[in-house]
Amino acid sequence: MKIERIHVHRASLPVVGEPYRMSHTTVHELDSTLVEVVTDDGRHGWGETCPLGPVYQPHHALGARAALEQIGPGLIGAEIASPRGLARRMDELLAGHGYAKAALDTALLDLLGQELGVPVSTLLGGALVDRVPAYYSVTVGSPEDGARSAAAKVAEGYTRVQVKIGGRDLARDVETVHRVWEAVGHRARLAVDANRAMTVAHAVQFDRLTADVPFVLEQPCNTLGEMALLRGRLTHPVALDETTEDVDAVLRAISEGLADAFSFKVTRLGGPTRAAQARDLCALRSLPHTCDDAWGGAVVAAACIHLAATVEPRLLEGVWIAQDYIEGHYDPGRPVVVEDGYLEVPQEPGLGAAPDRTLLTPVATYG
Ligand code: 0XW
Ligand code: MG
Repeated sequence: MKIERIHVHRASLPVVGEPYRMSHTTVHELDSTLVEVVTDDGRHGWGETCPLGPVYQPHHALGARAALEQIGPGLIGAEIASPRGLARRMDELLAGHGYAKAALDTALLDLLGQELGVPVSTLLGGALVDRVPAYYSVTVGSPEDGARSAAAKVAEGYTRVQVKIGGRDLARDVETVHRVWEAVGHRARLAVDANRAMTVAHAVQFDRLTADVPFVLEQPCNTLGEMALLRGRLTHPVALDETTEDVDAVLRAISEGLADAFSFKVTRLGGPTRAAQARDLCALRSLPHTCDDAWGGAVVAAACIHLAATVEPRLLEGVWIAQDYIEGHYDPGRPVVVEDGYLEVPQEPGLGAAPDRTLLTPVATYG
């Protein structure tokens, strides 16, 4: 089975309801890129990448499509049977840009799964469960709104809540965490995510002022060097998110003991194949992690769910999907939705997510 054509589509994803606020950026609309890989025997495989705007990380939608323009033509005629061979071919065509290659990795896994008659989770080592826990992210807001939102989601069955802080007065962050804890208590595990906004001093102060609340402190500071300065000075365990820019960064963080957990973005690591390597590194040291992505619709969500299904349940912190902030579904017949705090693992061959093309805008075709 060989690649005959690659279509690149885009989907505009306006944020439903309030804008999505984080410490350093607020997003109102996201620009998602989908790739549709067509083979010489008429199969279609889908992948997606959707940076969380141009500021969350050094990734952006135009960059993803430029990378696909650089890579796409060089993949035409390539054999699907070897994901490692295709990854190597992509690296021969373009250095880096894992967040763009991730969409192709996902589409190629979708096709290989269809060819072999197995779900993508099987290609990633095999599912251990048939549903995975979701988690909800409370965006930066008032302590009252944060507490109300967290309590409502726990009542819906979520077992983990991430509270976003940062980019404002320390006292407001401290108050928000205490109000959420009062509202939720031990009914859900808490993560508090500053999205890189804190200085080391700020993080140490914040940790002291919230020592009575159990949570994992996610990516308080910007760089791995700053995170290294925090080791041994905090009462809360620390999770790395944005600084894990690739699997090598994960390996460094683990080998230098810089993280107690991780918040992985599957496309940032280069796609499900590369993210599975990070999964295995974490398993060696019993380090919990999420299987998320920055943003995206059902195709990104399916990739995260397939990977999450292969994680040892004791190490899976949960899966975040953007569906709550997206109007409608790419595939109305097969919506990816959280039910009672969980996401079903697709069982059909491949990814189990094929968008309705009429909902997408064609951008380019290669081959
Ligand atoms: C909560 N998320 C998984 C969704 C947004 O992309 C940000 C991200 C995070 O953990 O920072
Ligand atoms: Mg995070």
